[in-house]
Amino acid sequence: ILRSPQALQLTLALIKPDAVAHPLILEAVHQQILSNKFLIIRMRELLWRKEDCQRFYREHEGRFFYQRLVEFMASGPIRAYILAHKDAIQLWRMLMGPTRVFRARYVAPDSIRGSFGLTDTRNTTHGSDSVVSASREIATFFPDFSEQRWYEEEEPQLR
Ligand code: RTP
Ligand code: MG
Repeated sequence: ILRSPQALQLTLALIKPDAVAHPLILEAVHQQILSNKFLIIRMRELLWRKEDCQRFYREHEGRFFYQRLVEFMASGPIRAYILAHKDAIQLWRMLMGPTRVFRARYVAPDSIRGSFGLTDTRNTTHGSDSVVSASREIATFFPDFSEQRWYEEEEPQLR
């Protein structure tokens, strides 16, 4: 029962270029992951091509911020994590805080975006918003990772 999607949910977390560029902010966000007792299942740093960003954010195609979002996400290295936690998707989104930075500053000043977000585009982090998008986004960044195999056999890296 311990190793099931009900007991241990997976999410994809991204640290965006604005935060990866600043070692202390990168470290602070990483520390949030650790202190909230997520299991870090996978972690990698990469530079995204613009086409990858366009595909990833295709649901926002046509919105006024789409172009600058895509360009920003390809502007420098990002860090991707597969995180596991009993309530991984909701917990990570709660730790991130609201998308809009000024809202984050006021309603959740201690959240990641409330603390480090610069603008609505340069807002430090991304987190999957549902089980379905988590699966899709995990497969995007970690094509060799099999959720099913992980639940069935892979030894979790407990800290
Ligand atoms: P995310 O997908 O990044 O976790 O954030 P979210 O669900 O809270 O926000 P969503 O509505 O899915 O938007 C995706 C990303 O688009 C950028 N954005 N910029 N007004 C703007 O300039 C604006 N609005 C949204 C943000 O970077 C957001 O993370
Ligand atoms: Mg979203």
